[in-house]
Amino acid sequence: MKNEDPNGMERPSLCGLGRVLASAGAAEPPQSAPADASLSNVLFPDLATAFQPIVDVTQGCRVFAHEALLRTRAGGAAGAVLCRVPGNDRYAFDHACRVRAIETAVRLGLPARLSLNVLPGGVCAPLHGVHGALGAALTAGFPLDRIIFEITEHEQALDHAGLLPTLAVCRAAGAFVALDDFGAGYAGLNALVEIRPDIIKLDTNLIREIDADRARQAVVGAAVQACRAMDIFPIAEGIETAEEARTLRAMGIELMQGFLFARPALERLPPVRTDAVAGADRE
Ligand SMILES: [Ca+2]
Repeated sequence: MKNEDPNGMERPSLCGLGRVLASAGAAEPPQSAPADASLSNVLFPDLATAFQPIVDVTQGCRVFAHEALLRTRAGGAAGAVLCRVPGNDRYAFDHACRVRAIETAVRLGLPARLSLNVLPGGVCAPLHGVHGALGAALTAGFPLDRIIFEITEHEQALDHAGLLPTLAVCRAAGAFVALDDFGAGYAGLNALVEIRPDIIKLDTNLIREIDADRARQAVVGAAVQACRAMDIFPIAEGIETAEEARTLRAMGIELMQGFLFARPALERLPPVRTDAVAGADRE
């Protein structure tokens, strides 16, 4: 990606955050809710933060961002542990995971952006939503203009209009908004036009074997065109083969994520296979 700043937006400095929040109508600067001790003590011994790079194939697979992923200590999916979280604690737990990811990123000296997943219903939560994550980043000393929030709709119908003021504060603080799992289930065109994200992440199911699937090429091609028209940066995720990557590059996609480049690594930044896609620096 040639432009360091998705959307080319001017971002205020960190010291301007208080002013931004005040002008956006936020009464208090963002605060990070302390993670619920009992919750974290029970669950965190089983869980860890993994990081997976998102690379820019036009820049020799330079790391554009790392997505923070929740994993078990054994490296497996965290679903079995997550289902033990009581419903009332889901947003607090989700917040605690982001705080942990931010603190780990600072400890590791994460050099690029940090991409954080947010449960859709918790985006606007006063302490456990994105404001809380911005507060945690300020406390930890992680630059707000290197944070991306990945929001997906899942099965839940998002109140797009209700999200906008919160997302406006995020952007004014310098952070970026990504629409996650685009093209899967409910994460679709409505959210694209209402939320106007800085970034969309094209769902793995659209990417799988796209080199041999004209229907997937047609859908992804249309999404890329829409992104161009709206100054949105597309990221293709779930890339496993060089053929998939070359096809996506030929369609104009520069930012990619997947096992082809690097698998997620627990509590460390994995090396990137910079030779994964020969010739991918050209469209
Ligand atoms: Ca994600």
